[in-house]
Parts: sequence; C-alpha cells; structure tokens
Amino acid sequence: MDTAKIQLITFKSYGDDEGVLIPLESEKNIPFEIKRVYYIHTVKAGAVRGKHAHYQLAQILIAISGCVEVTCESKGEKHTYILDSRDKGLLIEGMVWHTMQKFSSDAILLVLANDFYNEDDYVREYDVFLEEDVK
Ligand code: T46
Repeated sequence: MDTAKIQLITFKSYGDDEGVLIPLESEKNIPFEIKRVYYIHTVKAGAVRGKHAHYQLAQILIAISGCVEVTCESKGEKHTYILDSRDKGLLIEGMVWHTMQKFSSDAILLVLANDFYNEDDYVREYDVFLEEDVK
C-alpha cells in the first residue's frame, strides 16, 4: 500500500570509507516543516505500540538502529512495512491506524512530526477510527 497518506521514502546517503551521512531537511527530503522530534527505544519483546491514528498529524518514522515492523490501515486496506534500514522513512499522514511491533532489542525508532504534541489529535478508539475512515 503506497497511498499519498503512507509512503516509504528512501533518503539519499553520502557514504565513503569513513562512514555514511544522511541529511534530513524540512520541506526538502522531509515533505513538511519539522516541529517535533522524538525517539522510541528499549521496547520490550512482544510489545505493540501505537494502536491509534491522528486526525491531522503527519510523521516520518525511521529505524535509525535495529528493526521495527509498522502496520498501517487506511480505507479498509492494511499493510505491514519492515523498517530495517537507516535510509528509509515511512511517511504516515492523518487518519491512518498504525501499530509498531517486533522491535529488535537494539531498535531506535526516530520520529519527525509536523506539529507539537497534542493529545486531542489522537484517535485512540478503533471504532471511532473506523467511523472516520469511511468519511
Ligand atoms: C505515534 C507513534 C509513531 C509526549 O508527552 N510527547 C510526545 O511528543 C509523544 C509522542 C508522547 N508523549 C507522551 C504521551 C504518553 O504519555 O509519551 C507517552 C507515550 O506515548 P504513546 O503511548 O502515544 O506512544 P506510542 O509509541 O504508542 O506512539 C508514539 C506517538 O505518541 C504517536 O504520535 O504516531 O509513536
């Protein structure tokens, strides 16, 4: 599934014998102004995070270490993405139900968001998401 709301983006890497550098820039290779950055790490085996959608928020998820599975659901379609490469970012826009699971023990999931934290933007009830998803 690769709708306008969910896209796997490959970032340009600059690598040489001394290592690899990947730049991320607002409104350039990141398709929005970055207002917030957070990261998730030390996730216990078997934990499932997320389990919500956002009304408006757009985010890009990047596994900067290890591996994470992300399942996205929108308009009755569901797809699971494996984030296991530092040059891949998963863009998730509003009204996409998403879960993150199967974090490897070394996983660090970096998230870039286009707005500040706002609990009112969360859709945490799956039934409410399904009602909004058909609109
Ligand atoms: C999302 C996925 C990918 C804050 O205080 N500020 C923040 O910026 C965030 C993101 C969270 N929090 C607090 C709210 C909760 O008390 O941190 C706690 C854990 O948040 P939550 O249970 O929502 O975490 P996840 O991993 O389920 O979801 C997070 C983001 O919240 C969410 O926007 O899309 O990562």
